[in-house]
This record gives sequence, structure tokens and C-alpha cells, in this order.
Amino acid sequence: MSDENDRSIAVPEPPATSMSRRALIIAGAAGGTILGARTAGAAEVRGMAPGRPGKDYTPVVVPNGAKLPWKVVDGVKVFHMVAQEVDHEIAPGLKVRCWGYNGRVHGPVIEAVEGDRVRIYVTNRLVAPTTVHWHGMLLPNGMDGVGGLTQKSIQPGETFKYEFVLHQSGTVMYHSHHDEMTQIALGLTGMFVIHPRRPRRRVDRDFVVMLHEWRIDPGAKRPNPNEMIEFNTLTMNAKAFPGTAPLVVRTGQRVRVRIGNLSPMDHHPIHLHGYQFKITETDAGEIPESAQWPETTVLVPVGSTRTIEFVADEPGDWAMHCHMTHHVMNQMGHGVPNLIGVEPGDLDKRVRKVVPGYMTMGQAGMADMGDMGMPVPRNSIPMLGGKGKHDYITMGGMFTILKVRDRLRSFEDPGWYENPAGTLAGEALVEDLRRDGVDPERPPAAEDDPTAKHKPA
Ligand SMILES: [Cu+2]
Repeated sequence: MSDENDRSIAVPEPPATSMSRRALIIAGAAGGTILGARTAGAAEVRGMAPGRPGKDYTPVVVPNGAKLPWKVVDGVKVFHMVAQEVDHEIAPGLKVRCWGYNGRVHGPVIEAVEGDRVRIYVTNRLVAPTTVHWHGMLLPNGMDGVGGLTQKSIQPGETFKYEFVLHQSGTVMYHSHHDEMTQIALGLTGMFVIHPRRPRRRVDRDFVVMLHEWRIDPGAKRPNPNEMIEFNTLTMNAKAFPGTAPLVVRTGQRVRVRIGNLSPMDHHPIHLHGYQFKITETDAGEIPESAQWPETTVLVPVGSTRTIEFVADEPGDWAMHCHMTHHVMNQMGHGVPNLIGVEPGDLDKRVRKVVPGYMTMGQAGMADMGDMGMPVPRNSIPMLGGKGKHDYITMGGMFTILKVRDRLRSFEDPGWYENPAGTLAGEALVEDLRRDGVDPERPPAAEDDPTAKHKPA
């Protein structure tokens, strides 16, 4: 996948004044100009020598995902995408028929290097026309992939060619820009990572996670693209927990997570437990260090990417999930009647006479629904979660786990974290309660804040 023929391209110096927009962007992002102004020289037109994995960049990790292979032809990185129908398992028990690329949903990650010239063939094996829009990419207008506006749509059976030089680094995306409502909802999206030619910061583990939301009625196989509000299947790299693979890192490693969102309708606040991180990049490139906010939750708006970085200095199994509570539910947590606090009395017995096996559920919330293994419609995933180390994990959907370990043989799932003695929450001992004067029967009443000006009436 490397090319030894084409490494002699001169890197032009930019003009001292009047830099082009792209030259400025590249200068700002990489801490030094790599390509000159758009018209300044051969590298602008032809690209630079193709960046090589392991040498020019450390490849990203795509949990549950795939990457698009490439080859170099005459100094150009050549890719071939195929838009097609794809059968996909969202989580054990839920198989769906989506639209994706090269047999995957979402499409495989495209990985390249700033300055590369890329040529991307797109074959349409769908029943409908399509296009590919390179979302966030700085490119000539005619390569932008907007059906009707910047190109003819790709008809079923046709193969189109896109070609451009990567003038930026960072995390962008790609998606269909023909009948977007249908085609994005069915999964025609993917991530596009462009490594900087001269990285200023290196990380040890560099993850890519694409967020999505779907309407898949229990028992149905086809996501419903007409849905605009009630999405019931929320995914990371097209998997819902417990189908999501963990992000595995060794203690002390520098970690980057590139998160993209091409959900039809919702922004997702992704919360990472146990850590503070910095938001280091948007899809428009690197954020200057002085402007990076420390956060524990990163809001990833629709049509955006956000990149976070941190040092994994605390071992454990740390939850990473959307904080919208309905986005950590699976299919059947929606539209159920509110029965919190209801006492069914002998209702169950009476209903069972006409509906054998009937049981009123939900009086204490939703948590029991997944764990009890109640019968669910064929091809559906129940409300919540999966088995955890200590108990049932009452989360589903857009939920995964960052697994940080002192010792790792590989980056395979290392299993559950063994909590060191004295670091695991558990039931209080009688001697603890006695020592600290805590009586569960006589808890203290909350006190009004004496410094508050306005006392409650
Ligand atoms: Cu969300």
C-alpha cells in the first residue's frame, strides 16, 4: 500500500503576504505551512507523496467497524466504494436490512494523510440513485457530491469518480446527498480521517466512533426512514449496547476519540465517566490549545465531528454514553404506559384468565424489563442492557465501555475490571454505621441554606 515512485514533489513556500484560505488553514492546523496557496505549485494540484501507515501516521481503531482499503496508482491513493443493501446485526437479537457501503453499515472508515491526492470510485448497487458528499472537506465545487446541484446523481449500476487533494487534517465524514432523508436514515454514512502530515501531538490509541439513530419497529427488519421524532435504536458504529465493542487502552496511554454524528435528527451529549478531557478538534480542524475547554461531556451536533483527548491514568471499566436518557434505551423502552407506583392488586390474576402469562410490569421503572428475559417480539431487542460483572447493566443503545488496564496482552476485550480491595462500593457494615453515627431509620432532614436571601414560604 505504499508508493516508492513519487516522493520527489517539491513543497512550495507560501507567498509571504496574501496566503489563501486553505494555506492559512493548513498553516494553523499543522503549526507550519505544508502546502502553499492553491495555485502555488505542483503539490496543490498533484498532492504529495502518499502518506504511509506506521510511518506517517498511526492508524485509527474503529470498534465494531471497518476501513476502506486503498492502493497507490501513479502517486494517487485509489479507493473503491460500493453503495449497496447490507444485512447488519445491531445487537444480538436484532438483525436489520440497511443501506451501506462495501458490505458494512456504516460505510468503512476512509483513512488518509494531509497532502494525499485521493481518487474515490463510487459504484451504485442500490435500487435508487445516490451520490457521496464529502462532509467538511475542502475541495473543488464539482467534487462536493450534491445531487443535482454539483453533479448528476449516480444511477443504479453506474460508477462515478471523485478526485481531490486533501488540503486539511482532522475528522470529517461522508454521506449520501441524494434523498438524504431516506438514504442517511438507512445508513449511507461514514467517517473520513485525515492525519496531519506533520503531527504536533501523537496519541497511543486513536478511536473513531460514529453516532446514529434509527426507527426500527419491534419485529421489523427495515429501519423506517420516515420517522422524524421517535427513534428507538441508538447506535455507536451501528451497534447498540450490549452489541458495542469496548474501547481498550493501557493505563497511561494518550487516548483520542473522534466522534461523528450523522443521526437524522438528534444531537448527542456523549459523557465519559472517570475522566476530564479536552475537546481538541471539530470537523474544521484543530482548536488552539488556549481555547480548548476541559469537559466531561461533549455535545456532538448533527452534521458535526468532535475529537476529545485525555491520558488514561485511572484503570477501570468506564461508561461512555449519550446522556439523553432515551438514547440509552433499546427498542421497547418507548411509548409504554407510566405505571410507576401502581399497585396491581389482583389485576394480574384476573387478566391471566383471558391472557395467559400476563404480568403487570413497570411499577418500579424499566430496569427489570431486560433482566427478566420476558418474551419479546421476534427480531427485537428489549428495553435495556446486558449482563455486567456485578449485576444487570440497565443501559442499552448509545452506550459503550472504556476499559483501561495496567497490563494487557492484546487490545482484545480484557473482560471485567477487578476492583482493588477497598475501592468498590458495597453495602455498609453495621460497624461503619455505628462508628459514623448513621441510622438508616433516622436520616437527617435537608436544611434550608442559611445564606439564601429568600426563605421558602
Ligand atoms: Cu443521544
